[in-house]
Amino acid sequence: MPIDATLPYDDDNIFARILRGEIPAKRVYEDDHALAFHDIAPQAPVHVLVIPKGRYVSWDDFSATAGDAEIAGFVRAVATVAREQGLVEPGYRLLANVGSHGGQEVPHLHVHLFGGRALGRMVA
Ligand code: D5M
Repeated sequence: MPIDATLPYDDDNIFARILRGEIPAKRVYEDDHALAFHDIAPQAPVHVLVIPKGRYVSWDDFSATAGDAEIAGFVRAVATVAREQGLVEPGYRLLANVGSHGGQEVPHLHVHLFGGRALGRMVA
């Protein structure tokens, strides 16, 4: 069920629980700013979710309220995961769903990283 991305942060959302280690995830990367793990329902041979460690509902919330170091750290972490997954050549796709029209279901910012096959041209 898509969420309202303007709602306050819910500390019991599933990705907050993964961050706290309360539920398992297939983790592939972690640093001070970010955690990355395999999506539970992969849409491509590589489908990893990268999340910031801070409490941000959405990309909108993150861009408006996170500090510059946090934003830079998260962006670099996403790129590092892509590199470590061997996706830079021949390439990959990043996606962040925001709010109900964006189809966002989990109310903790996450960037989808897709790769491992030709993904085609995305039209929306
Ligand atoms: O995408 C939310 C994504 O989160 C969706 O692709 C499934 C994934 N998901 C949901 N629960 C889990 C757990 N427990 N582990 C890994 N992946 C999970 P959205 O952009 O919000 O539509």
